Amino acid sequence: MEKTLVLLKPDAVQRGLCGEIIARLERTGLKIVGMKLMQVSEDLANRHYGEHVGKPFFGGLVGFITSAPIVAMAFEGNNAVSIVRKTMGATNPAESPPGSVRGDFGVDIGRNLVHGSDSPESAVRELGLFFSADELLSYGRATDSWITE
Ligand code: IDP
Ligand code: MG
Repeated sequence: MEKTLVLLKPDAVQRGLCGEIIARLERTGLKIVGMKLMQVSEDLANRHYGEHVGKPFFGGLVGFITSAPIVAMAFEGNNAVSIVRKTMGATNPAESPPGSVRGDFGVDIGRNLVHGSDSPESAVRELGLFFSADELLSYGRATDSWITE
């Protein structure tokens, strides 16, 4: 079953929007299989955002993600990566539709509240950075057969 990494970035924690964002992700039917409040180190930030090294916003991005606690989450389900990305909206909140997390709660590309892996391959890599194997749980829900055929 596909898994994906979600980060509720420091702005989501500081603004008290974690519950709202988690509720939106949860009600898609995706299953929470990992979750923790944590402070991201510089080393972890550099590795997580490695694809953006050298871009003009890289320093600000690493400074921001390490500035205050985040919530790291793992969601599981069919098409988990694309379902989360759709729920998040576009990278720039100004281009995110109403109904998306970034569209409803953001105004600035550098404060867009949430991270979601952009492919199943990225998800495997990123989940390995944020979670150990024993922190990702496997469990059934009574509703599973009402969510997935
Ligand atoms: P994504 O988060 O939608 O996958 P990416 O292109 O992977 O977007 O960029 C990672 C993060 O870097 C974005 O979520 C955003 O916070 C930040 N970012 C991307 N492009 C810019 C930019 O042009 N200016 C400032 N920050 C940016
Ligand atoms: Mg990305």
